[in-house]
Amino acid sequence: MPSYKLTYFPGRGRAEIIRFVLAAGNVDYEDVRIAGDKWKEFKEKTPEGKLPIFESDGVVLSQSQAIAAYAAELGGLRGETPIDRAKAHMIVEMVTEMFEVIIKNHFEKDEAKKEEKEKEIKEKLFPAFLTNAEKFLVANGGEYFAGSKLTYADVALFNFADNLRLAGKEPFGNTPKLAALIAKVGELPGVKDWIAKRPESQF
Ligand SMILES: N[C@@H](CCC(=O)N[C@@H](CS)C(=O)NCC(=O)O)C(=O)O
Repeated sequence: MPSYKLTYFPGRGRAEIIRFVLAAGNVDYEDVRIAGDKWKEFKEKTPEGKLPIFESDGVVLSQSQAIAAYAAELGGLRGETPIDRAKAHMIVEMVTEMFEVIIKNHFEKDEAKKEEKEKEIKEKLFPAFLTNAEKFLVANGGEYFAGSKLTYADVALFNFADNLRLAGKEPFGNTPKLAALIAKVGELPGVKDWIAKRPESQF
């Protein structure tokens, strides 16, 4: 039986997509969280001095999106054909890009810059993301982003929506296909179970 261990800080952050992909694919793993002072010492032991890392039978991987893709392979969610896998990767990159713009601005210290970017996100970047994501979903038949089965692209959208929901935002009212997909992923037993048992955290 292979052994898997995911290590991150005590939060959702860049690890939650991996946790959701493993949950959706019913893959067992150890969920390790490094808190406070322990990080300084542990940092030395990581490939890039950053988290998350994922250990697969002793092999250590870093970079959250690469780990999410590997987690998807483990759970049968990577996509069935080369073009499905390419489409899934494309959507994951698209979601991650949007997510990172929002997170970066959340931590912006310059109030004027923050306000300006907030406006750009609200009026331009996020509406474009929604339109494009809905368009990709419709172009693939409207059920899933890649092929005719769930992939980690669908889970990536769900993770993004989950973070928005926890921040009090539910912006998928005008994109019915995205809204239906998010609801469908949220009904997966592994995903429901993870949401019910995961530790609470601000981020
Ligand atoms: N591109 C990397 C970024 C990893 C990253 O920046 N991790 C942050 C936490 S979200 C970290 O480890 N920060 C602690 C540090 O740099 O000491 C990924 O997606 O995994």
